Amino acid sequence: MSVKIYEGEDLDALIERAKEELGDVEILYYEVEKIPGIIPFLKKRRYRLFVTKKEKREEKEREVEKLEEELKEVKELLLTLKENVSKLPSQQPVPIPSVPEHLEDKAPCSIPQIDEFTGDAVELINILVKKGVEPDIAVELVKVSCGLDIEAEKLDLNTNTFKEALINAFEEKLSFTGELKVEKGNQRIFAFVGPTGVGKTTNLFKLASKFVIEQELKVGVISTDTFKVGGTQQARIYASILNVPFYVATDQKKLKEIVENLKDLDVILIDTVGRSHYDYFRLGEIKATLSILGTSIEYVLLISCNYDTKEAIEVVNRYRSFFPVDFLLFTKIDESSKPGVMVNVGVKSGLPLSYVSTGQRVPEDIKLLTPTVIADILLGG
Ligand SMILES: Nc1nc2c(ncn2[C@@H]2O[C@H](COP(=O)(O)OP(=O)(O)O)[C@@H](O)[C@H]2O)c(=O)[nH]1
Ligand SMILES: [Mg+2]
Repeated sequence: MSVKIYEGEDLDALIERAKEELGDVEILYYEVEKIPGIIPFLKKRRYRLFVTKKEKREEKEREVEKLEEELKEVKELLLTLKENVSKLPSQQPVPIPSVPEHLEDKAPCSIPQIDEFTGDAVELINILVKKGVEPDIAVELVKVSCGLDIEAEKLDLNTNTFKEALINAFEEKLSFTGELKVEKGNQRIFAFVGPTGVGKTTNLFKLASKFVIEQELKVGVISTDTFKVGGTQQARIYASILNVPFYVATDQKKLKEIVENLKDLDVILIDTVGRSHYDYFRLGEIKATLSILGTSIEYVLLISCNYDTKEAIEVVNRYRSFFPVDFLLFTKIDESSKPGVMVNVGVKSGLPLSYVSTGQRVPEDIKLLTPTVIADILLGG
């Protein structure tokens, strides 16, 4: 089941919007928050509506039939391809892909160090810069896969494709956690930290679902609602939908107690709750609560791809001054035209990259970050 959340001040309008976007929907739950206005007794209401798309049986059957037909076509195509490939002479050169039309830019390049490059290397640097990679980082990345073009006496790519060049560069310049693996009986505890609204709660449950489904692990979720603002409702509903045990810790003592009682679980995911601008002031409070668990916690810092690099680095530095951050998880790549921020932050912070969240749907909108995935994101439309 996939859950989508709508937020706004008019509940009926939210329901209408959900119906328009998803068709027949089932309302799972909604929560109301009263926002104080200028006139004290005239509080505004803000709603958060949780819906899921109702899938009809016939629709599902039609989908299965369509998929079967497509599968048949693909199989036939593969057979023909196999036959054709066997007829080809060996050692066919791999063509260099042309740059997508909309990325072609004849404007002179304003990157200072670019004079030492020629041909495809220049082209690739331009693509990276357009996708938000900082110019000096783009130059360093492209250099990884360059050799000297004797005629031009400049550096050019020595790979067949842009993608290959980027994969080499990311393997050398970035570090990755890979799929988070947990051995049964060897408990790991992850705490999700980051600014309000970045996607901590939703992405925590995406990972919870991955642990349960892909690794068949016993997972529990704890929310540290130290501000007692009732911010745990959303987490509670996800936990019940995904059938994961859920606990709320309001202070250090309670947190320790809960964790001790959960020794049998393979994974504990800790969600931290905050409220807008108070976040930074209250980070110390979250730190104090989590510190009771000592070094057994791994800290995941969430960064939105909507941030520009300067903002993102500020967030990383701020959070690192409170928590020993172990790795990064990026969110909202679907809302960003500058995915290069992931590369900039990865290179500048030296922190390993884990996953990227690709949309609002829980649990499916999450992707493991690898050199190939980042190369695809940067080279894609
Ligand atoms: N478009 C988009 N929305 C996201 C993504 N990740 C989370 N969100 C939405 O961002 C909002 C805040 O997410 P939430 O998990 O509550 O953030 P938290 O305050 O950090 O816990 C919710 O409406 C989520 O559905 C993403 O990758 N893309
Ligand atoms: Mg939250």
